[in-house]
Amino acid sequence: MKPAQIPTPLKTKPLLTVLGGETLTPPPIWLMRQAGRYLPEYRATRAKAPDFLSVCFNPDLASEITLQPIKRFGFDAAILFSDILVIPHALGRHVEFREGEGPALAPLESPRGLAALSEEESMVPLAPVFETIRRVKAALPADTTLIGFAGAPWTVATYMVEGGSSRDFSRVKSWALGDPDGFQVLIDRLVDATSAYLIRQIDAGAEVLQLFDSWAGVLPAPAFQRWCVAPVREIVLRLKKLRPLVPIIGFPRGAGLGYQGFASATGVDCLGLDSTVPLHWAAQALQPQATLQGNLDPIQLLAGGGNLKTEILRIVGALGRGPFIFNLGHGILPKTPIAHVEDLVTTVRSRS
Ligand code: 1CP
Repeated sequence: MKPAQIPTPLKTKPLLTVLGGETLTPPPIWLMRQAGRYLPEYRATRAKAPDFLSVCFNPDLASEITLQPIKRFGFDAAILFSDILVIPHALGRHVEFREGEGPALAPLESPRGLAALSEEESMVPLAPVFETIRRVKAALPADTTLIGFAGAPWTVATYMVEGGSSRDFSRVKSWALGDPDGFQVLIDRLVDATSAYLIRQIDAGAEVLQLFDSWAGVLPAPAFQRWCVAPVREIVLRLKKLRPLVPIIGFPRGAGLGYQGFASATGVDCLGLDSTVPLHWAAQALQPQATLQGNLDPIQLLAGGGNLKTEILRIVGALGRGPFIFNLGHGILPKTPIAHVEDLVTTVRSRS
């Protein structure tokens, strides 16, 4: 755990330093989905609420959960505890999380299914999230950065149209590829709501934002440009115009060669790499344009063994000579042993 800190200027936060383009040895570290079911203290707090969305909208519980991995591991960043699906909820769609089954939404079939809500009206249900951010910000150690987030429009649309998780994305892809003008209405709505939501997260205290495009990898290249790159570019444009100093991390998971040019096309400051991205290519082709974040395979962290240390050192060796944030290539898995996370943090930090 980190020692208590005296307040320091913002620039001395390691995460903000590397997002500003500098190189740090050792690199800062945090993990996607770091607050969650692999932690016994999360399961205990989670049990105090009737369902998952009530946790997201309860600032007492959500701020406690956000801080849990910071207290246990001393990560360089806390990520707001919430979910990408609070946006469909705010837009008036039915969203629930069934125990052991994942999210269930009322499937959206056309833009006519979207309620006529003003921007202000759609932000009302999200007020508790902003309160969580204010509380976490006040409680964090001085060198720990607070990350806010949202789903990118394409990924949020997949859940809205499919009605939950999907195997083949056939409904949402049929809509996007078969009726692009109709689908654009949904994406534009998500761009508006997401931009408004993220501005409010910044004003409540979020210092960095991450846009999760978890299903960016299921589209043909031209559709990836239209439904992943263009909406993220529009959100980044709006945020940079209004709050230019807040760094943005893009995470177009599974984009493959689509990672090339993504930072310059969208304006994100940092690229979150999934675990399939080859490191030497990333160092040469991507790191000159953006800070990189990633990309240990979450199953390697779960599995542990001698290969865990080898893989950590391979990643730090390849990317640590430029601006870099150590992370996983996707969210931490619920069965991950806590000892493996402790070993990971020790290994990354002892390499200097
Ligand atoms: O009961 C429970 O505890 C539910 C499990 C859970 C948790 C802990 C869900 C349901 N969401 C979350 C929190 C969450 N989700 C965070 C919290 C902050 C942190 O990182 O610690 C974040 C950033 C998310 C983001 C999220 N939600 C994404 C993007 C990242 C990713 O993993 O790809 C996605 C796709 C979701 C949807 C979602 N919410 C929950 C589940 C189980 C899912 C995924 C369903 C699927 O696989 O399709």
